[in-house]
Amino acid sequence: MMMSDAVPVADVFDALAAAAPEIRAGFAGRAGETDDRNATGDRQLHADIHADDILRARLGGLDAVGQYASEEAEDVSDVGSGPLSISVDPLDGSSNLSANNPTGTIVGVYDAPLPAAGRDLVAAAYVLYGPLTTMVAATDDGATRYAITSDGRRDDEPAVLPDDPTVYGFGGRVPDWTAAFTDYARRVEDELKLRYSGAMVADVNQVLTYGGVFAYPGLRDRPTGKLRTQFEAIPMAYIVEAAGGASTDGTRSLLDVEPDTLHERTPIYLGNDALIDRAERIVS
Ligand code: AHM
Ligand code: MG
Repeated sequence: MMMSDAVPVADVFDALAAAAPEIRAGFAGRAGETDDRNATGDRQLHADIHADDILRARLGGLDAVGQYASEEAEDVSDVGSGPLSISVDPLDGSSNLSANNPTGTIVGVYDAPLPAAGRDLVAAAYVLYGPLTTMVAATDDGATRYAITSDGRRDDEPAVLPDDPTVYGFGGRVPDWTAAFTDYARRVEDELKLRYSGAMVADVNQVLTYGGVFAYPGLRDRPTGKLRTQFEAIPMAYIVEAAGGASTDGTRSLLDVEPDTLHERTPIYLGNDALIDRAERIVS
């Protein structure tokens, strides 16, 4: 039996799909900052807290879940005695709300205590709050895209990375990039079309739709880059690999990275095999 059949990950996907319209309905009036900062020092928005509260209640409350960890909280919470651990970036790219640009939610489901490696994942999913609310959910059996309607109905289709890449999106400021990454970027720019939203979920969703590569590289003064290993890199790598793509931190699949701490960061590259191979050759 596959791992995804042995553990009740469908309950997690159902709870996330139920949470999504509620999170989205809470955006209005919550784009402003609170007085608080999260564990990695980002100023928290009211919308970050609202999304975390909803997800903590809905996902942390499932019988199958024993641990819940959020990008918005310092420590792992023990929430029950179930076998699954959940990592959540409640509102990825939440600063986009001020400009009415997309944001997302990222969820990892592990059969091991947190912090946990990508190889401990049994499922992962993201929700994209764009013009439509969509969810891409992955298990070891593959990835599925769902359109989530306000009445909770879900239409599904397989999520498969197209063979021919079309788009790219790279984070950070060009002067902060390393010489090696700049070399990689120049080659990719010659071949593909720039699409960058400032929300990784939206940018990776475009890569899954059109083919291509998303990267947030290590920077000159911050070699691990910006994005968080547990909450962002590992779950998104699992989804892209389940959809037929590849991932790397520059030298190895992000699924082989074993975080020592909950809030550490990593360079991240996600997309078509050939573009990830090229990144490993040029930036490692
Ligand atoms: P957040 O989870 O704190 O909102 O930050 C993560 C976001 C990613 O969604 C996105 O890829 C990145 O930050 C954008 O950063 P930058 O503005 O430096 O390109
Ligand atoms: Mg994020």
